[in-house]
Amino acid sequence: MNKNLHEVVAIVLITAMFLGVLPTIRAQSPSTPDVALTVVVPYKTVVGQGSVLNVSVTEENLGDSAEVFNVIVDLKSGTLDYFIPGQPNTVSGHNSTNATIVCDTTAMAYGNYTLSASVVPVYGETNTTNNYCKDGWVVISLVGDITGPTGWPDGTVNMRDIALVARCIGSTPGSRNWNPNADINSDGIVNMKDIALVARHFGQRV
Ligand SMILES: [Ca+2]
Ligand SMILES: [Ca+2]
Repeated sequence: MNKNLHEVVAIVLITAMFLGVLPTIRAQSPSTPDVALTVVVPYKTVVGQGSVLNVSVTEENLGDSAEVFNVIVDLKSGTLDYFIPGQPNTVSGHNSTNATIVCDTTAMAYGNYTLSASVVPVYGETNTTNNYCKDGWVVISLVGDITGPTGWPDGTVNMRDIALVARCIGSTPGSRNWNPNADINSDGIVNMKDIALVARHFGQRV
C-alpha cells in the first residue's frame, strides 16, 4: 500500500466514524454481582409446635453470572432467635426462581415470631440492602390450637379449633373457604386427617 492509499483509507475511516457509520467500540465490563430476596411468604401463620413450616422465597440474581443462593430464614420472638438455613440453590444471571425453606419448629418455644429471610452476600457483591426481606409474623402454638376468642390461638385446643377446621373441610388452596392454618398437617387439603389431629390434642393447654 503506498503512502497516498494509506492517507485515503485513514480519511475514509475517520469520516465514517464521524458520520456514525462505524460502531464506536466500548469495553463491555461485567456487572457487579448482586443477589436479592424479593418475597418471603409462610405457608401458614399458625404452626403447631413440632410441625414443619414451609417458607417460600423469591431469589433474584441481578448480576451476569450464575450465583449460589444460601438463604437463611429467621424466626424471632423477643430474645429467642432461630435461624434456619435452606438448601443452596443456583440461579443463572438475570434470572429469578422460587424456593421453599423447610423449617422444623420442634425446638421452638410457643409464641409470636417475626419472619424474615436473607441471602448470604456472594463474592464481590457490594449492594447488600436487597439481601434481606421481611414478612409479617407467625405463631407457634399447641398442635390443633389454631384459634381462640380473638381469632388467634388462645393456648387451648377446644371446640373453637374443631369448628374452624370443620368450616374448611374439603378446601384446597384457592377454595373460597381455604385457610392454611386449618390444614394442620400441611398437605394442601383440609380433611378428616386434620380433624383427627385436633381431636388427638383436644383439651390440651399451654
Ligand atoms: Ca384454640
Ligand atoms: Ca391437611
